Amino acid sequence: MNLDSLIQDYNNQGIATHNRRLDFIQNDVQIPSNLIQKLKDFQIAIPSWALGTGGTRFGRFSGGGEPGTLEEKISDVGLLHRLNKSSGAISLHIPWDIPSDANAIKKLAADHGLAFDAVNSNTFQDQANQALSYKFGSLQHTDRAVRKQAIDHNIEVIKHGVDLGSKSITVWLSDGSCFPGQLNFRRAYERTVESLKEIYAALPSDWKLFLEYKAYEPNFYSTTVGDWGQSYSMVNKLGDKAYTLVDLGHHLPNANIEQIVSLLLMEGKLGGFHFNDSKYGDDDLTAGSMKPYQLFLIFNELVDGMDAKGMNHAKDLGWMIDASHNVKDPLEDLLQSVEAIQIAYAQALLVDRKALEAAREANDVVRCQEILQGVARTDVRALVAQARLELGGVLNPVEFYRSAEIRKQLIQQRGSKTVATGL
Ligand SMILES: [Mn+2]
Repeated sequence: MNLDSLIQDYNNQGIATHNRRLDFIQNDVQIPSNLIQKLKDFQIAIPSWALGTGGTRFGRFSGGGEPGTLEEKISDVGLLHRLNKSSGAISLHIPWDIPSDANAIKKLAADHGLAFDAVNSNTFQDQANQALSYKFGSLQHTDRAVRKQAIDHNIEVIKHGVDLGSKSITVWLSDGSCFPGQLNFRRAYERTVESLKEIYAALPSDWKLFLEYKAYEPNFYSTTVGDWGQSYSMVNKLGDKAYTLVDLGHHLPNANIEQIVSLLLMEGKLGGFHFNDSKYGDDDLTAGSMKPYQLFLIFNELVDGMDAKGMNHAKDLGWMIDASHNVKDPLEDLLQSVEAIQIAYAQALLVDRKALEAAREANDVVRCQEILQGVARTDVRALVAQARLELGGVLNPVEFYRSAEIRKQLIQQRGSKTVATGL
């Protein structure tokens, strides 16, 4: 039986239960009339490096049926999108995923209903054929020739993106230092800005540059773009097309990410998101698996801040997953991440903002908490499933993926010993 009819059968079996759950929440909660449509419009890009089992610095335990080529990676994202109808974009990492024939790749992606989201450059590793080393940094490097090589790489990544119809580049730098005294902070900062300006100058007029920050790792004493303040000050020096990108795992412990998001949005400099979750550091765990309340609070600020500026939730920021780890089937993990993001978004859309604002003005702290926690404790899964159903997706993607034994089929097609390119 083909996938479409399997999905139809599966949905038919579950529809009565689904309708009962949907009725319950619709009777129980005041739901804005456009909420389902907003959920339907909201697409989350899948990173090409998350389709294989992620490695740690201690080892990597690959699963079977991992995609061995860019074509197979696109096919995997196409499958995710077929199931949840909310993964309609792929974010490529260069040089791990250089398309040999851009037009053919573009067509393949379009056949799966996929667009290309931000392309990602890589100057945190040395490649086999590379002339100069990034051991001591790339855009910050003391040697102009190394900086030039890193700048040229970023410009090449933009060109690949243009060929694919992408509209943004994400720059994440591991540049920094491991020991006190190693680096002149001011010079490293200035060199990085100078290098970024050259990359920015190569940006097409309808493109955005996202500058991602990270507190530490692989450098353990200083990171040159280490927090949102450093990214923000740099993108301000570049121009209107440069924005800060927030990766949830790139903060020091207990950082108030929702406040960072709120202020970056207010300043018009929040460009995009990398979703993941963590307990200790940059753990790259499934979105919403550790701190679902934090994810909701972040979305609460996103919805509030975007509405304040009249922004389009679906289109005006880059929404991407950046997670990759060791023990799950990567496709199941990505389905879980997308679902968690949609749940947090749906809950944020349910917040009674007038009531919240009134409680804030009255300094009614208890009422503020009741409003937010009341929403966070509401089970909105039926609303997310309804949006998926209306788009032709699957009521419960993870359950369906298992019942249809999709991984088994991928192993039959690709073999049990496959390793996807990536971390
Ligand atoms: Mn990231």
